[in-house]
Amino acid sequence: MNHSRLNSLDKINIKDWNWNAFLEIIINQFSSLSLDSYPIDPKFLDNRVNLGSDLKPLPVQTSTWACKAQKIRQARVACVEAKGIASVLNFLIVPEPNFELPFFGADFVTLTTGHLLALDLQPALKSDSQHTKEVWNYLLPLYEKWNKLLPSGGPLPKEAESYFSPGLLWTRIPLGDEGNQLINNVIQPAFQEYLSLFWALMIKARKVSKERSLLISSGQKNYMNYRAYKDPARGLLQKFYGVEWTENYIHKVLFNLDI
Ligand code: DBV
Repeated sequence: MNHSRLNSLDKINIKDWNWNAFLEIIINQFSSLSLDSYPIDPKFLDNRVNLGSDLKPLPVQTSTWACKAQKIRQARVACVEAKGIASVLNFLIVPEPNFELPFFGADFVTLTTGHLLALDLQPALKSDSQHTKEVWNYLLPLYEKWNKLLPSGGPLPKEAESYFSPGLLWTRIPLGDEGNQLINNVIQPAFQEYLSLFWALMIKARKVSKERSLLISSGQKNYMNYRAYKDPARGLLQKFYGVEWTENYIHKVLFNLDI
């Protein structure tokens, strides 16, 4: 196990990683803000192990980029690369709860069976139109534009539905050229447009009342608890790094609102 990065804003290097172009879009977007690093133990900033032998190495790397900013409680990107097994970019922006803002969530996963992609401005309070109406007015036209170009992702886990908006882009794409075309020509511009929409909403967001921010904060906690409890990557990460590291990574870094 060796650690190279000591600060959550340090550059991430993962050679030939599927999702490098998306990480670049994220870093570029955040470069417009004054960022603070996010306090993360170095063992979660970078974790590299070799699951193979010296003769037949199987390098596995997980790196975490994270920051906080004026209206952003936490933004973090989990980057996982295990050649021939899985390649993941899991990105989440958690706004400060004293602003009426959704989460920004992207889960881009390549497995041996294909690509699985979820992209959404996820509500902290799905059944509260004060929280959703304006966002969905802007989001649904983008959804209509891109969703028709993508194969369906199939049924979602029932209990996850309340954490997604009607603008969720959810797709399963085959490996190979056709799939790469869809990622480059549909997912990438859609990602940029969803992120730009989140940015525009964030820039114009005004502080809400204390009472309102308590409600939003409870919605955020509910979402983060669900994600930590039901993280679909748990099995994979435990295989790579063991139970203890994985549980700490999920509860103390990826889905942690206590800091
Ligand atoms: N998903 C994560 C984190 C990951 C990650 C932090 C670091 O939340 C990876 C890695 N997601 C990941 C992997 C798989 C999925 C699946 C490896 C494949 C698991 C497998 O098939 O072996 C969106 N991610 C999924 C699925 C969905 C999402 C719906 C498929 C269903 C599933 O396997 O559960 N984003 C994800 C999600 C929510 C969300 C479940 C819930 C609110 O916001």
